[in-house]
Amino acid sequence: MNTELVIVYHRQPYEEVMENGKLVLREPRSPNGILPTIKRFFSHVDKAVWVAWKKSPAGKTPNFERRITLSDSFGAYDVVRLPLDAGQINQFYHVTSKEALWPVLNSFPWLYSTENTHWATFREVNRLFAEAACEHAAPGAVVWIHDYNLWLVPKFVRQLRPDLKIAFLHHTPFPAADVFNIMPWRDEILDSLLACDMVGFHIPRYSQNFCALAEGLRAGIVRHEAPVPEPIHTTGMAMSETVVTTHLDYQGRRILIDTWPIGTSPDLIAETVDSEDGRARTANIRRDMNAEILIVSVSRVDYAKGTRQQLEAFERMLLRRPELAGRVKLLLVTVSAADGMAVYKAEQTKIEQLVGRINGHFGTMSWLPIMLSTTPMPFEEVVCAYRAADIAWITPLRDGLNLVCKEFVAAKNGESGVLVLSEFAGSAMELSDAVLVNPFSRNSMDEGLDQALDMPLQERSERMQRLLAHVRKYDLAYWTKHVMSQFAKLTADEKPAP
Ligand code: GDG
Repeated sequence: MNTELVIVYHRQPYEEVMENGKLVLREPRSPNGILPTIKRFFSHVDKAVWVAWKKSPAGKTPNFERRITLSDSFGAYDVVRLPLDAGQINQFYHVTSKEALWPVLNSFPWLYSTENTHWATFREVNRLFAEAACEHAAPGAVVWIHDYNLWLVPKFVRQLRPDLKIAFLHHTPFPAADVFNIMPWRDEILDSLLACDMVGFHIPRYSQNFCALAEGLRAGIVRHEAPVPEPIHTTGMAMSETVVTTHLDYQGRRILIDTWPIGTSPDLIAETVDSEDGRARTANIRRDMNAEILIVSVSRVDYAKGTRQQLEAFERMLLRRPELAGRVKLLLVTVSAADGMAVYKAEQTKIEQLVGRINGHFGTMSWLPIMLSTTPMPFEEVVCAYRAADIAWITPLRDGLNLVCKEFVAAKNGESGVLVLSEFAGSAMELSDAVLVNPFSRNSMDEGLDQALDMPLQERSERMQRLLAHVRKYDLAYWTKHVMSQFAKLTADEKPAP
């Protein structure tokens, strides 16, 4: 793209580590997750600027440079560090984003609470992000804002710099209007999203929810729709849609609605698991897990990821199928959230209690049914754990997309294995060869697990071949190309008339 890209994402695109008493900025060790996914775009533009927050003592001049230039394997780029104090971080992110917005986005309105919310701080921090982006953006640059905790940035950018093209990507679900509208700030959030040139979502259901919400709250919106494109499923599933909105016309402006799921990096994953080191790691995991049937589940500690419901289903399975005692093991990797989020701390405690109960009740001196890890593992270990597993069990109650399921398919790289996937993960709209389950239904969870355990070898490998073909075709490079083509539409001189 013959222009500049300004990425606004709350986290810094590198790790800060102390080496010999000196602070060193290091490329994230793990090549998966949101940061490396977004950083791929650096190699597609003339110049890239990344805006993120950095902790700074309250009331003091920050002891770091605001703008630095870095170069790593993704290319050269500038990072603008927005100083936020501990109170701002807590109020903007840990409390308002995670305790008020997150439950709404994921359709858990009963967990939504405004008692604790600091909307004024949230707005102020969003304004600061917008100012930082505008201050450092070249004329006509594309400003690409990521995720709901920066929902108010577009409106401020539009006011400050009408010359910029504003794109926004939701990594999360977008709820139906009757859930979204419980928020007293619904109009402010909607107006900000309507200030964008492009609003992005992973799957058609989220795009349709957003557009229906906009139509309901604002007169004069004209919606243009088209059939849902291949390879997204259009009927018969919990989140199926047959049509999707391509753009909205509103107040003389055109807003592109972009709907496309992120892919993973199958080549990198296959290379890692099939290397000499990868094969040895996989064999070690298999040996250490010491089970005939290995089930793997990988996620973050978050009630939306459905880990408790999964543990309850695993417990029912052990009761229902006593012949599996001593033969099956669940490797549960659920990484703890950052400190300061009460809601996640409580969730982790409940998970640990359930694991303790199940291991205590069913375990013997030579076999524990669950191996739990709440600390992050190296990337190589994660993908080799996928390769070692017979079943990947990914059953979030809600998930914008879910990349773990795609990584599992890539790590298997054609070897047989079963993916059990929640219908409420965005990825389910692409991966219909998984065993799809409804995590809100005990019967569905039980039947799905039984189906996976009992699936004949031929069916396993046929399903896996089809899943792999999809994950390979619609990989991260495909998504990157797709987004770049959408940006090109925004920056084209001749835009279609509204
Ligand atoms: C958000 C949305 C959407 C996990 N444990 C370890 C580890 N991981 C890696 C996985 C995967 C990533 O973290 C998790 O990605 P997900 O997509 O599953 O979930 P979120 O983090 O919740 O991401 C989600 C995504 O944004 C993209 O838009 O799909 O719906 O919630 O890559 O492999 N990586 C390492 N050690 C671990 O212990 N190295």
